[in-house]
Amino acid sequence: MTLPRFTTAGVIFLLFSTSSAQIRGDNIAKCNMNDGFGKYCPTTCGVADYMFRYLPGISEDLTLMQDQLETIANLTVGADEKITYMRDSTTSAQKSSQPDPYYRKSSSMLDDVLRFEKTILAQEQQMIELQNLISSNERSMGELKKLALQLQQKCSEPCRDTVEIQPTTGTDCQDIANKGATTSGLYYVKPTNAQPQFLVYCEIDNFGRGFTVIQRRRDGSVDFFRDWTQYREGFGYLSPDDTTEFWLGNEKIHLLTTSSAIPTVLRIELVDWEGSKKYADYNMFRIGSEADMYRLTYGYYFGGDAGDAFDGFDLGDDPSDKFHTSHNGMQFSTHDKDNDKYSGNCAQQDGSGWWMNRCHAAHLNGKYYQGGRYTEKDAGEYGFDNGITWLTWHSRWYSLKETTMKLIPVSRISAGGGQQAGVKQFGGLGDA
Ligand SMILES: [Ca+2]
Repeated sequence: MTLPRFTTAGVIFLLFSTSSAQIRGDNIAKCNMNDGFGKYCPTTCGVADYMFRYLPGISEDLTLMQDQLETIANLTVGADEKITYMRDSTTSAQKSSQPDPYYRKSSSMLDDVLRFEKTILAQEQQMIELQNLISSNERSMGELKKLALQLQQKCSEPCRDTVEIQPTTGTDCQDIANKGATTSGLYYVKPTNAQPQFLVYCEIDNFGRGFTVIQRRRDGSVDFFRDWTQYREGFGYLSPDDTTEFWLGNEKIHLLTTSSAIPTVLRIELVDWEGSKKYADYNMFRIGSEADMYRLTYGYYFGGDAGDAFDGFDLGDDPSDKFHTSHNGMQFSTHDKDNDKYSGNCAQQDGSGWWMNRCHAAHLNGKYYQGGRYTEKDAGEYGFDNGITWLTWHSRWYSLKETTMKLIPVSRISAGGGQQAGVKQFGGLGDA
């Protein structure tokens, strides 16, 4: 009986190949995108998703095995009946007749019966083995089902159960700080024209200033080469302790910067690989709607020690470089939506989404280079300086280590006073 053995091997092979073919289960589509930003939900959903895709395959294989076992069992029953019949007829033949020829015939029949019985025994042994395999598979199935159920339950709970989210809510982080919140962390905000609320990381300092963080780079763990939709919705991970990288999302940044009558300041904080920190502030910072391709506008450079890279930079080749690398008034571009002023595609060649001109003097969504220094060769097929750059501080081919982009109403920016109590010792306007 090779058939069942072969089939068993086939089933085992099927199980194996099913699992290895679907090793990745990430699917954040089922998570609420607004909450799904939490660091745990996508993973949990992903695993649950994977389990659910995996289970039907196993069930099918098991059904197949059971069908085959039934077939074997039927064959065995038939054989049993045949043996009984042969044994009976042999016995009666022995009893009823003595002549030699008949007896010899009976003997040879008995031999046949013995061989037949041996075959049946072997078949039964195989059946027992198969049944054991089935029971052990069923046990694993049961465990998997239990685990899948647990994961499903966990996933259907709001993500706030696994990430610590502060209870205070407001129109932005300053509003939350005004309501008495003193801890930096994750909060829900709802700008006046926003529907529904969404999660943000609020940096609240000792002066009661609440910064709404819209971008964070710190270790290169998140890939910033994303398409239009991902930049619109946001990507990366929000964490309650500021340990992760993310882009909050153009739509949310648009809502945050256009909801209030009080002008918004964009504060940019930069850290290089030598540990130096610098900042730049832009007042009346606004991001337009998607219809206007999330256009960046600001009133004026409000100060800082990093220099005004948003105003462009003269690279030395041509004075017009400054004009062509400035950012005020630029629409947002991604590799799949080219809104730049260049005949080529800046976002494609520089591997990011950004308010590209032709192309940039400031580029905080650029490629992450460990150690900072890189060459034209590192920059890939296009060979452009695609790192995290702020050219009024560090020249080309130097990629910064950390960046933060955060918003605060202009009325609160200088409330900090001296340097001593800033959360991260960053300078502010009031620090000068
Ligand atoms: Ca172009």
